[in-house]
Amino acid sequence: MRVLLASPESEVWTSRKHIPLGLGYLASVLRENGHQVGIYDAAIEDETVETIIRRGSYELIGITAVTPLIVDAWNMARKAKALGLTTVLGGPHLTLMPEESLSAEHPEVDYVIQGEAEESIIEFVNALEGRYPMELVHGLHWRNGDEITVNAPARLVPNLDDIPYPAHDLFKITRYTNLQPLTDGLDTKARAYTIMTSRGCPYKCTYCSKPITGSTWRPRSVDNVIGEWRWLVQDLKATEIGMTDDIWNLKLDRAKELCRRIIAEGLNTVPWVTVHGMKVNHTDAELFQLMKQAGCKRVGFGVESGDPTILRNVIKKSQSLDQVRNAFKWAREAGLQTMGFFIFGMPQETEETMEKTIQFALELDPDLANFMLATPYPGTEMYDVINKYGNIFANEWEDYAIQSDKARFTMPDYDPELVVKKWKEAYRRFYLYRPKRVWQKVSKKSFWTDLPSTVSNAVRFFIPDKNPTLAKKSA
Ligand code: B12
Ligand code: SF4
Repeated sequence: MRVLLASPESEVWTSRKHIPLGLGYLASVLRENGHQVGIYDAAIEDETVETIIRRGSYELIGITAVTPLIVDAWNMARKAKALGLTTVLGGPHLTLMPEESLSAEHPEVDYVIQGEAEESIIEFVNALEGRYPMELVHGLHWRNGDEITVNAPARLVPNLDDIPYPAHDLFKITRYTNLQPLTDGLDTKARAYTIMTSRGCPYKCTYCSKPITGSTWRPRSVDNVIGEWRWLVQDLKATEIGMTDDIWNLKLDRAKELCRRIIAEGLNTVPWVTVHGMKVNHTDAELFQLMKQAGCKRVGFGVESGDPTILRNVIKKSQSLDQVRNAFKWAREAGLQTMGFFIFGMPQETEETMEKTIQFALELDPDLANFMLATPYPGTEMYDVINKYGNIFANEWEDYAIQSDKARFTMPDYDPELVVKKWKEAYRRFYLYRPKRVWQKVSKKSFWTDLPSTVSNAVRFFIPDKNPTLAKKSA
């Protein structure tokens, strides 16, 4: 079958572009099973999806969607349907809310597949070709007259080494740049690939949505990861690699072993960064030294809050401020650049707790600080708490983009306008009010090459906002 796997364009935030790795995995298994596959990522294409569909004579389109992109996914399905394709949607949002996309309002969606889909996509395509019963396709939700039929769930693949490497060769890789957010991309012309060395995370941070990979941790073997790394470096000529696990360093020994193998195999010539998944309480000084020797340039840490009570009781991050301090110290001593992610406006936050977060960011002084407004994704503990005690007033899925500069909910003793004020203040105090920091930035070449996105970020954060700071209220 001729299958187009597609990712809709994010109008909410486009400052960095990553390969949609999930589609790469699905393309790989489909190809292995004899199907012809194309990948269309609207974020980097200069032709419309209709043009690509016509040129490729595709029969099926599979569209991926995270929550803020579901509306774009429906729009894309509508275009494909109008050209006669069968449409199937999958990915994080569809795993959380499969039935929404099969409601009467969405005749453009024929099928939804929930969960990890390397196995079920093959069953599904075989079923479409009449070689497998539709009722037995795992994770499938589909229309049966007015009813929605829900098949048995898909399993999480127990041994990730059994899955082939993603079809990295199908991506238009020179169009993907800027693995890290904001203005400090390592090289905007890079051939930037991502790699996932494990799936899942056993922690239970209350804001974290893990619909696909869940709470189990499934590591790939070091051999298997090194094989993919070698392919990326030697054959596909990667010039930058981003690690995107949920938590790659859960087992410290394995993380060190991975670094040692990258060094031993001479793969440390290509710089890499941890985009996600570096948890501070699973590190030590030796790990960072090994990462540096293995070619790592920059590490990102989820710091989240500078208030110990919010961190422990509200976010349930299972890490202490001292563990954060140590990780930053060890990373710096090893010669790595650092990046910190901070959240503003968790339930129970006050001016005082958010002030502590700003103070902590200033104390840690990472090379890059990324401040985000708390976002209540369905399926998270945070979402349930707010629904029970407060009110989520953002009812457009687009407002769930974490960079959206609008507060999305309220709670008793909680002031959403204050949250937005402190969040913007954090950017100003971190980036603008410190002469040393401003000089460091403007003296770097990347400041000037990244000027367009720098200016648009500056407008968002540093120029007083005349627009309302709250997401649209429910109709
Ligand atoms: C790496 C990553 C990123 C990267 C790269 C994104 C990209 N282009 O792929 C960056 C940093 C850019 C990013 C950005 C965002 N991300 Co992100 N990201 C991740 C992370 C850590 C890994 C994603 C990944 O590669 N998974 C590996 C592959 C194998 O899994 P997968 O993509 O889910 O695909 C599998 C299934 O979902 C399914 N599937 C997927 N698509 C389809 C399509 C069809 C047709 C079918 C049948 C099946 C199917 O099959 C695949 C194979 O098993 C996840 C956490 C996680 N573990 O899921 C968060 C995660 C997906 N991101 C999330 C969010 C919210 C975002 C943003 C919206 C944040 C924002 N800006 O507001 C943006 C959206 C950008 C975009 N266009 O997608 C949330 C989604 C929550 C939700 N409810 O939707 C997650 C779950 C993080 C979290 N814990 O909260 N992200
Ligand atoms: S440690 Fe990271 S991936 Fe794990 S639950 Fe917390 S935020 Fe999610």
